[in-house]
Amino acid sequence: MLSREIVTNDTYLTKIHKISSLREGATFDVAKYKQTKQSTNYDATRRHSSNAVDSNYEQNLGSSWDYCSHSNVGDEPSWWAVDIGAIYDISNVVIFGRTDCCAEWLSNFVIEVFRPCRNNTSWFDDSSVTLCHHQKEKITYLNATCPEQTVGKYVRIRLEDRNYLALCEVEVHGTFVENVYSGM
Ligand SMILES: [Ca+2]
Repeated sequence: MLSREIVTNDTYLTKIHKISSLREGATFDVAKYKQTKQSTNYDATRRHSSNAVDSNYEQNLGSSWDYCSHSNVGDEPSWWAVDIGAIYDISNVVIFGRTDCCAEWLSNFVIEVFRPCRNNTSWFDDSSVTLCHHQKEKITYLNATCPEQTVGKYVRIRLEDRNYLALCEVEVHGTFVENVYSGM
């Protein structure tokens, strides 16, 4: 009886240790429901940039539902971006693209992280930029690991070719660093 209790307690302690270890190194998706933008809107009433952080992971953009962002082909290469609300040290960015067609559109793109130099109103000007990842091959799912010290407030996914950009869900994983400078 005694030995059984000891085994049970050891197992319990092992579980606690594992949970603590996970928490120490854990990062969280800090993009969910945050403010987003995209270079152009494909549709005036649907497929807005916010669909890529709406917590719905449906990747069939051709369905009757409205769970993916979709840009048009503009004068500049298409991009999508999220303001994660504070300065975070970003570990990885996870992208779920559309699976019903057109995977070739989601290729040759960069994931960039912008850290504002001051309390700017523009997301990308007056910011230092760090390249998290360059993706050459087409993907429908990507978990991109950023280099160490990828720190910032805005995360942008930008095609290098002029094409449509459709994103069904984007996660940005990171740990909080600081709030943005709010002085004049
Ligand atoms: Ca979505």
